[in-house]
Amino acid sequence: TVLAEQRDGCLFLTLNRPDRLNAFNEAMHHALRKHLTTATEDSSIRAVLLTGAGRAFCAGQDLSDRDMRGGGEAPDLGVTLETLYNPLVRQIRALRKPVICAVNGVAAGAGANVALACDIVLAAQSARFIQAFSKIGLVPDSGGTWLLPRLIGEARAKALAMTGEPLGAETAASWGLIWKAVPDTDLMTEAGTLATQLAAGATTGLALTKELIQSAADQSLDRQLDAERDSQRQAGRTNDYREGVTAFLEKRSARFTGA
Ligand code: LHQ
Repeated sequence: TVLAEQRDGCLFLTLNRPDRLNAFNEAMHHALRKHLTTATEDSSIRAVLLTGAGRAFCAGQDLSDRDMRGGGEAPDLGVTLETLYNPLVRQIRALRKPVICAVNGVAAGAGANVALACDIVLAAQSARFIQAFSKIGLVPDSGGTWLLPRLIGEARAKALAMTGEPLGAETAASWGLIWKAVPDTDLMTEAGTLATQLAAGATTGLALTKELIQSAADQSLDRQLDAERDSQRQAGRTNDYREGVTAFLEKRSARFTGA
């Protein structure tokens, strides 16, 4: 359900249920979590790139797993979130390496919000982001209600969530929902280049940067200045900092090891 390939310090992950537009079932959740755990633990992996197979990125929860037409009780969705989606979003946000998402086609429901939970999101020009939840009587999950207003403001967040209207990649980029929209044919090359470039970066510095920017969302400037001081002290003790300054002075490109 998830293809994985390690190359140039980067773990390339592809959601692979194309017949169902890569909708999430339990097996895909477990596979994705397992690969992200590998990315967390394996120091030779210094960036992750997530994309989808076929014409979609991910259509959210697989609704054929949620068929209630037999008249059975609706399963407790709180349990689904607590055991599957929430740990996934937490894992992406806590991963001390850049997670790049290449949104190759439609990203709907939890599929959209898992994409947005990644650190840098590129999307094919033809891709669409759909907060599909309202169409089936649900609320945005997988961090959507937290992330959307922070990224694009309450007005746009509410309208997207309440209407379920598709948002094109170019508009998403111009609103600041994602990093950028790129021509469909360039998406994987551009995302791959970015991922391998980040994998060759100063991994500790990047991890601290991710942490700082994420924690700023609910921190005062005063506290954040303190946090920057502490993180900079830590970054300043890495070999990569020493190498970065040395390379600058020697007018050559830096060779970072991630330590
Ligand atoms: C699908 C799906 C799908 C199964 C396309 N499931 N088969 C969390 C906790 C627990 C429960 C509930 O949910 C959540 C969070 C959520 O993610 S809620 C939101 C769930 N997702 C949706 O509501 C999106 C449903 N899909 C769509 O609206 C459309 O398929 C989109 C707009 C994504 C794409 O439209 P099209 O390009 O027109 O493709 P299609 O609709 O023809 O889909 C192609 C096939 O994929 C089709 O199967 P078929 O056998 O007819 O070829 C769809 O049934 C299947 N598929 N999404 N989520």
